[in-house]
Amino acid sequence: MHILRKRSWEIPESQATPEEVFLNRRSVLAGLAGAGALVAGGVGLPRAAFAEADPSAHLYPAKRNEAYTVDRELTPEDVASKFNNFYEFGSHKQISRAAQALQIRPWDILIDGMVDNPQTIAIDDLLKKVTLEERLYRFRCVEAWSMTVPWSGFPLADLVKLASPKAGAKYIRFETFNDPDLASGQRANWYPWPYVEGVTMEEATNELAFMVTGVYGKSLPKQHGAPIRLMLPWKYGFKSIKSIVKMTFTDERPVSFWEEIQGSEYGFWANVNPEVPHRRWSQARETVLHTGEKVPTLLFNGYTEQVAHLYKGLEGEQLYM
Ligand SMILES: Nc1nc2c(c(=O)[nH]1)N[C@H]1C(S)=C(S)[C@@H](COP(=O)(O)O)O[C@H]1N2
Ligand SMILES: [Mo]
Repeated sequence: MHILRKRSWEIPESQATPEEVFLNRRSVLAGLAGAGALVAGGVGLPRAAFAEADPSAHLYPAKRNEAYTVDRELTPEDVASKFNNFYEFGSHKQISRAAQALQIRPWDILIDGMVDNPQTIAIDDLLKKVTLEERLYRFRCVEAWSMTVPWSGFPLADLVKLASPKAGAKYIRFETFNDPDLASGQRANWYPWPYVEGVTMEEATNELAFMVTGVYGKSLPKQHGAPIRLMLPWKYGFKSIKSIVKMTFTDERPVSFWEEIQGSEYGFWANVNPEVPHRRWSQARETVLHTGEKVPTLLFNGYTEQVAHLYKGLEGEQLYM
C-alpha cells in the first residue's frame, strides 16, 4: 500500500472547500472500499470550487451524424460520468470529483514533429476551425466492461489536414497534461507520466477516429478527458487518450503508457477481438455498464467493415492486445 504524504502547502480541505462539496465528498469516500482508493483520490478537490466558465458551451448539442448510430441502448449519462478511468486522478473508477481540479482554460495543444504547419493552438481557436457533430459509439474497455455513448467532436482526419504532415510521417503520438499539483495520481511516480498514446497515420485518417470535445449534448466533463480527447471505438478504451496537450507526427512508433508499464498485456495495436484473451482474463464477453448484462464482444468492437482493411499485411503483429 502506498501512502502519499501531505505537503506543507496543502491546507486541510475543510478550510478550502464549501461545506456542501466537502460533506458530499466525505460520503463518496465513505463508500469506497480500500484505503488505497481513499488516498489516491483524496487530494486536489478544493479547486473544484473555482470552476472556470466554459466558453464553448454554446456549441452543444451538435447535430447528430446518422451514419454513426448503434443497435444498443445508450448508457445513462450519470452512469458514464461517474465510472471513469483517469489514472491522473487515481487508480480507481470514482475519480469524477477529484478530476474537477483540472484547469481546462486556457488550454493549448502543441502540434509538432514531421508537419508543414507546426503550431500551438488554443482549444477555442481549434473549435472555430472545425465542425462539430454527434456520433453514437460503442466503447469497450480492456477490463471487459462496455458502454454506449453520444460523443460530440470532429474527425481526427480534419486535425491531420490542419497540421499538414510531411510524407515521412507514419504515426501520431498523443500526450496528456502532466501536472502533479493538480492531478494527485501523477504524484504516484511509479507510473511513466505523462499518459501517452499513438496511432498510425492510416488509423488517424480512418473515418471512425474522432476527436471528442463533448458528450451527452454538452461540452466534455473533466472526468471524461476535457477539453479534448481521442475516441477510437474499435480499440480497447485505453487507446482513447484524454485531455490532450500535444500531438507529435513521427516516423517512430510511439510507446504508449500501458505498453511501457506492461507490454506483454497492453500492446500498441489493442484492437478489440473476443477470441484473443487478455493474459489474465477472457475477452469473449463484456459487462454492459448500468444493466450489468453480459453480452458477446464483437471483433473490432463491431466496426470490422470500417477498419479491417487497416490491418491487411500486418498479421505478424500482436494486433489484439
Ligand atoms: N490520460 C488518460 N487517458 C485515458 C485514461 C487515463 O487513465 N488517462 N484511461 C483510459 C481508459 S483505460 C479508458 S477505459 C478510458 C475511459 O474513458 P471514460 O472515463 O471517459 O469512460 O479512458 C482512457 N484514456
Ligand atoms: Mo480501459
